[in-house]
Amino acid sequence: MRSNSLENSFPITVVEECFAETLGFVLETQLLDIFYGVMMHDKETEHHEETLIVLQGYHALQGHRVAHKLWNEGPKLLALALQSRISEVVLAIIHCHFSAQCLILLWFSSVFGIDIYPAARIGEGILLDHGTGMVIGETSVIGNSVSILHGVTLGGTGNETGDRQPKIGEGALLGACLTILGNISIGAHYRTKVGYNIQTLKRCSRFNMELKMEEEIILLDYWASMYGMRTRIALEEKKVKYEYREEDLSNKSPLLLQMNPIHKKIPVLIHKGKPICESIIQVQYIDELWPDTNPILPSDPYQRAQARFWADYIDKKTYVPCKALWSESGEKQEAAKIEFIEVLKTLDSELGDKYYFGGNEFGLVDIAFIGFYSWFRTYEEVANLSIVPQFPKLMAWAQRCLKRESVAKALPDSDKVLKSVSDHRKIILGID
Ligand SMILES: N[C@@H](CCC(=O)N[C@@H](CS)C(=O)NCC(=O)O)C(=O)O
Repeated sequence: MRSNSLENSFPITVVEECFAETLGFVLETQLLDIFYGVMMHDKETEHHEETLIVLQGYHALQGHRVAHKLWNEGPKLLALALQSRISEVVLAIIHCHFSAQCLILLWFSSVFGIDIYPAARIGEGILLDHGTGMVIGETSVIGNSVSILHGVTLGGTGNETGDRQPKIGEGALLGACLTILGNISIGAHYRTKVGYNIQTLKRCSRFNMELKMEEEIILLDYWASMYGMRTRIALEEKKVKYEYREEDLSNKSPLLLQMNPIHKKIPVLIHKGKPICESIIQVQYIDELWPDTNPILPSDPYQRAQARFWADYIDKKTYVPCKALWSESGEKQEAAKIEFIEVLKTLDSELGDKYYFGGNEFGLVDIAFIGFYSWFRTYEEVANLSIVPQFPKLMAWAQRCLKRESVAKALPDSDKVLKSVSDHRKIILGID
């Protein structure tokens, strides 16, 4: 501990010997980042080597790194056991190397409650300041460089299943005793030092999150429209109440024709009597009106431009082949199959191993494309096109999206789409 360099002051090789591969990996890949995070965030810590010994939040985080790796690659039961006694495990690690005085300090740290579920995904450079009384639930995601004070809870409302817990954007500061419940995102660099509750059920007006009945929002839509689904998802993400009006596309309402005289298409979002046309523009408009709840566009300008690029790609490349897949037959349908598979290949490669298209956060590109998933079964049946086995990553992504309440509510049943399209082909288009 008297060494001038951090690397030399931490006996990494001895610890590796003691705790074999898992711990060795975690220490090598994460420890310096975490330590850097503590130094950068916690300006009051003058002697940084003390951080290693006395900050219980730091200890708990290290324990979580090990538990998370075990959860993903090793025995899950051991990961859960580590979760329950996280401080004592770190105590054991440090026990091998430090003096009796340090051990006493660590013993005290072991009595504070920090419950981080091993599956929770936590970025680098995190500070759990005064780490005590924290709960971080299973599906929580915490971006890089986040600071969390004592008493913070990231949990579920109890009414949702699957992906049900908060997502914290990069660089955010979560104040003491803050409770965030439900699958809602806190924007990057959001800062508050005051504790309050953010819930998906009871919303806090200071966050501009209360249900917005007074906003007079009407959505002209058609249930099977993948474009309408985008706007429905965005409104649901923001927890905005609106009036849904189903359109008969073979007999469009005067309101639709008046509100979208250029394209005469759904969806049309009507806000305080004024129309917003084109689904991707609607999604961005909704995000701008309620930026604090589940941000849809990234805060970084470059990332935002990228998201817009891919949403635009989806719009430009899918419309023609997707329509031809269900409304044509013969050569035109065959050409559409080739074109659409190329689009899927491109999107599959852009998604890669990311959780969502934009990384950890659900965003514009996910919203732009997920509605098409409810039509895959129709494309497969009607156009004899094989999609599901060819694109396992896209399928896994779709399942992740469907765990979100907003997506699950907006997407119709695939069989219902197939039945409706098959009937339309027979009755209206005269194709068997
Ligand atoms: N680019 C538009 C596409 C909207 C669109 O194609 N809507 C279709 C329903 S899925 C429609 O209204 N069709 C009626 C028509 O073409 O007459 C958007 O993203 O909003």
